[in-house]
Amino acid sequence: MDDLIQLTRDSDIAIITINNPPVNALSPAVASGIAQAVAQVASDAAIRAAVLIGGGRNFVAGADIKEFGKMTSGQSQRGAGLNPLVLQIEDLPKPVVAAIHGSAFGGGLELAMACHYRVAAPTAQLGQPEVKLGIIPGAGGTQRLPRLVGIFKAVEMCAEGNPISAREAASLGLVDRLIDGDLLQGAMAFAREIAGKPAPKTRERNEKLGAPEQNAPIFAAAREKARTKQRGMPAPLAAVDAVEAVTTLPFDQGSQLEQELFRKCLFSDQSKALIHIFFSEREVAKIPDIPKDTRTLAVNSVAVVGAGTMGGGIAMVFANAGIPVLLKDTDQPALDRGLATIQKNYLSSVKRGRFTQQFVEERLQLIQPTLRYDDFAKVDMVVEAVFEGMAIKKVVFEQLDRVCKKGAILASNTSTLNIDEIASATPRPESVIGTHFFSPANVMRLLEIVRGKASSKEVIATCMQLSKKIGKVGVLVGNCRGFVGNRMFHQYGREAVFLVEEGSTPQAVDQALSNFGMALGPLATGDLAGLDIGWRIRKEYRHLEKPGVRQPFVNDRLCELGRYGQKTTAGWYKYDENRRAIPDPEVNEMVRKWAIEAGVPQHNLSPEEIVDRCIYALVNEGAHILEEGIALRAGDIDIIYVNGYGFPAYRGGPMWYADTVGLKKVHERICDFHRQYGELWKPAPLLARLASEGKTFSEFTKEHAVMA
Ligand code: T1G
Repeated sequence: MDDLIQLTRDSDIAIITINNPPVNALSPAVASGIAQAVAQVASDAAIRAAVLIGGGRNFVAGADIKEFGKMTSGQSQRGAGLNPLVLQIEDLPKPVVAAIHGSAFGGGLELAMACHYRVAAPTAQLGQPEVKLGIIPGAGGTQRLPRLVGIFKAVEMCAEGNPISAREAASLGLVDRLIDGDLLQGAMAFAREIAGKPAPKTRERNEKLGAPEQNAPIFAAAREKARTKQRGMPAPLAAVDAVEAVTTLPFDQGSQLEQELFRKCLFSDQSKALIHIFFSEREVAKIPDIPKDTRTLAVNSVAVVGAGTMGGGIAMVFANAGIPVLLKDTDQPALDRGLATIQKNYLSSVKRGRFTQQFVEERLQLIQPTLRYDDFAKVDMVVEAVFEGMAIKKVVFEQLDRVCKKGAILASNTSTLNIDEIASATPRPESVIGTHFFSPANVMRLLEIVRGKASSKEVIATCMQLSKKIGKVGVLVGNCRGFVGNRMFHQYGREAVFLVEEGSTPQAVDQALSNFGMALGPLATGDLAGLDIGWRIRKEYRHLEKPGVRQPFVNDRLCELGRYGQKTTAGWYKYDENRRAIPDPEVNEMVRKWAIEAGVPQHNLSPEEIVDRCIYALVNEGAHILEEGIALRAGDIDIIYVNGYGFPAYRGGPMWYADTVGLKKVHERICDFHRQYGELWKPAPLLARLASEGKTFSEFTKEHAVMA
């Protein structure tokens, strides 16, 4: 037995401990180690029962996802995977008890379900999250889970991939006993109680499978839900098919079907993209020049300047993480409006069952309003979220420097402005950083952390660590106009308006991007955010526009008519009382007239061209950003777009998508656009180089992960 698996004994009870930190992933070596231990248990007559437990903070987080890449690239053969081990445990004539703490996910839960009994710490989580990786359970999960929790719950867990608590698992019969206190002792006591008794095989339990007429509506509803909530993803539908097989096929054939569906999903582009997102989301936390042991600052109290939409949402984020927040605005009415919005948002969270009333009351206690900067004297961090103008932000930072203690972090929620210039309003630029939240801040997972040229490593390390604590995915980006997300989105939005000027309609552009998988089309997104915001920024930067370079203009014309989008019930679309978008023929007529008057050539635009122009505008700007070191990795850009801009995760983000299409093809298409539409489509040098070298953005990242 090697370090990965330990086999110990306590008189007639064997304990098999899995030690593969950090999460006990089931690599081939771990699986064969467990198999050897089980074989020893089988052959040792003195042993009457066994306990299978995980070392460290988890039971087992599933199969080793790193192995999948090797399989789909043919580097390693999967063969039957974990199934021989699962059957070996299930067929052991001596009962095996799985002792679960932390996570029992994917192959980890499948292993536990092959055991004859399961006990768990009340804080444990159990789940089949495989669909989030674009696959389905592949070690019998779709065939054993329904036998333990029933069809309805099994379909939900396998098709949606969300974990359940140990308490819920116990109420469903998936867990046989909850163990408070020492889990191993509790599991061994349980093993002693069942030692010598027959070892019930999960695959032979049919009492919870229900009748066909009961199950048919469950499968139909699950398929409908998968088609709407997981639009464009085949894995959730495959998971429903696999669970359904439990009601129509004997176990072996059901397992066979599961295998086929699993392999089909595993070798799909979607799965590769989602696995890229899984690892990229963990990679963003690693900053090459800021080692893991960099000192971090305590953040136990925060102040937020500005109680508007963003400020209020940011205050909720910190309160939800249990951090007391001072919320300041310029006058009482503004403060009252901000607090009222916060209360309204919390109320709807309770209505939707996201929070309990008690949780909300505790959170509201943590948010203290104030009109005085002087109250900030003791806070550890301030987030400024005032109007997006340089002058007012500098005034705020002068005030913060006057009142805040030494070492307090001074952060700005600016979405476009120069962090170094904001920092120049204080004598302590090393404490200044950008923390760009996305609206609604209490919902959106993304946090762009903007590194100023003087931001200290402690301040950066603290904000990266804090982002996880406040439930955000923190991505470190360099300081430039619009940072990463908005800088790319500006090009994407530009093309969307050009397409409307050249003959398409808002609904055709949005439909094409929505069919591509974007959560919302670019023009509807503009209406949601407010067209006046972009209009104000364009006016602020008009002086930077290159003469002779085409600029979109019909969006300005709409704003001149007061059509700011949802907030004025008219923008690119009209909006009814439920804020539902209604195509507006008047907009099409006005735009057509303005465009023809401006001499914009009109032509038919296919959905393919619409998608290519918008998505490749993202990719081309992303290539500039990567080459300038404003983003550390191509994967960081992908994480920003998947978590902040509704880019479909199953396409892996814009940079991964371009790699999937092939940079040579992407470059050729952009060269076409350059010839047709001019300067704005000049291919990024990095893209041109990688395309000529037959390389990918991922390969470039592996070779060059440094920040400007
Ligand atoms: N395989 C390989 N590496 C993994 C891993 C896994 N299953 N899970 C985590 N890691 C790495 C991760 O990349 C990171 O590495 C480190 O562990 C800590 O992770 C047959 C086919 C368990 C809730 O989808 O959800 O089983 O960055 O930062 O926040 O049917 O990890 O430090 O180098 O996320 O405490 C199904 C995936 C697999 C669960 C812990 N299982 N993992 O969260 O730590 S498919 C999953 C998680 C499968 C079977 C099928 C979370 C966690 P690094 P972390 P955490």
